[in-house]
Amino acid sequence: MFSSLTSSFTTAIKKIKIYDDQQSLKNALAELKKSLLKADVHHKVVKDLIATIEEDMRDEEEIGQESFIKSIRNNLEDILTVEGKQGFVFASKPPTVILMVGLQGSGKTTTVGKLANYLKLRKKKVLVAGADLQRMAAVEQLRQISNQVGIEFFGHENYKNPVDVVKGAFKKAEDDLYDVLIVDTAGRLAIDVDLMTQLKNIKSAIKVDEVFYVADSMTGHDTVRTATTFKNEIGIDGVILSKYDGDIKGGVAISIASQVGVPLRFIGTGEKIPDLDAFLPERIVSRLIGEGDLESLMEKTSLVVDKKKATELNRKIKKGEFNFNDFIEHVENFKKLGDFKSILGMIPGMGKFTDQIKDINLENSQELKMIKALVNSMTKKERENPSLLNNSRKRRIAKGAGLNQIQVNKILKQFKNASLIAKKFSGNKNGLKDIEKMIGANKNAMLSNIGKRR
Ligand SMILES: Nc1nc2c(ncn2[C@@H]2O[C@H](COP(=O)(O)OP(=O)(O)OP(=O)(O)O)[C@@H](O)[C@H]2O)c(=O)[nH]1
Ligand SMILES: [Mg+2]
Repeated sequence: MFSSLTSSFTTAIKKIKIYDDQQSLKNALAELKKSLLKADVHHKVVKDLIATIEEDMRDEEEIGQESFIKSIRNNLEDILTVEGKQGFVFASKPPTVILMVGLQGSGKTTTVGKLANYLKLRKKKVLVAGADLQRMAAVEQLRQISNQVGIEFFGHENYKNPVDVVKGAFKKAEDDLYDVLIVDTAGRLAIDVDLMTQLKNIKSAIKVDEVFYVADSMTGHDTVRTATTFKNEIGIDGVILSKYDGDIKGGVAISIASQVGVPLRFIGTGEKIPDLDAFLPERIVSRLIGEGDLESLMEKTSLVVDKKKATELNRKIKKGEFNFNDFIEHVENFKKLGDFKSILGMIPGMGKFTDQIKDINLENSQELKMIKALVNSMTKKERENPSLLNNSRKRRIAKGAGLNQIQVNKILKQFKNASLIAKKFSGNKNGLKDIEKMIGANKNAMLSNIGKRR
């Protein structure tokens, strides 16, 4: 995710203290250059970025962290803000039609589902069309994804020509007043004439508002080349970077923005449907320089958490009354928010911890299953007030949940820690610093613990 880039910037920033001199600036820039190259940012982009920061700093009377951060922020924002649209933009006349294109396996079909879900959460009426007639199971794959998201699907295995599919889908979208139509198309192993012709035919058959090129982050700099070819051949309006959660260095996001000349619109941050984030340069820059992105987090949360419940939860957390019932409910909501690492990266100061957490899979987490079993064996009173749990109660609960005494004690301890963290988090301004310390201290006991299990 962004963690390697974030640590590139924050490490360089740390090298500059308030009354520092030219030497520390030099060190910081050298550090930044080295780590950006290591994070796979294109060398030309690195060279330009370092040169402009250096120039900015030359004009400063006093070199300090503040001016250094300001310069990084401005220059990064400049690089990432490519002329064009940001996030999702609706056409003036509905339906807004999106064509999803890209190479084989890049993540097109999954991204159609993710984008449909993103729009559904925002109360839009969405239709998706399966115009990939190349791969045998493609139509069925999209049908299933649509069912999972709970949106309408248009398509059938009997269609012979993708142009007929999109014409039919467009008519349905117009007739039934859909807000958005998203079209899934076929991929190819490499760019070939047939594919480009097919896409051009689809594009000219209906009114297409935007062509989104889905780029696989794992393919590194090749992605930049392929995206450029698609741009020249059929025209693309945005890039969606998929699989950004993979074991990648992250620099490809910066390279795409600066080298392809088409705005990065969304990033895929996991295999599941909610794992899609809008790419808004100003907010991404905040994350990159370690300041988090609470705005996006609040937005995400407000879409899946009932406002009244959120306020009540907040009150309980502040008073330290957060109990097991709340916990289970909160975890369910948490799952809807998407990838855990991505969420953590949005909390100020937490970006650097994302590397320490391996794959957290809330859905299949062994830990979570144990907690749920434990909660199911508790009485209503015990759930509301975990401090009631003496040894004999614990023995009873362990038996009911099929756990041993050690496991029960461990979970109860972790829960206590978690609610302490939550209480701190909601408290005073120093809350975040305290959490950092607590997480630092609890790192092995808590975070890696959740991460290792599935
Ligand atoms: N980890 C991760 N996996 C992803 C992401 N997006 C897609 N995938 C996975 O990538 C694989 C390919 O995804 P598809 O959506 O089928 O790709 P496609 O471009 O439609 O493939 P074709 O139809 O064969 O051209 C699937 O296993 C997806 O689960 C992502 O953001 N993160
Ligand atoms: Mg597909």
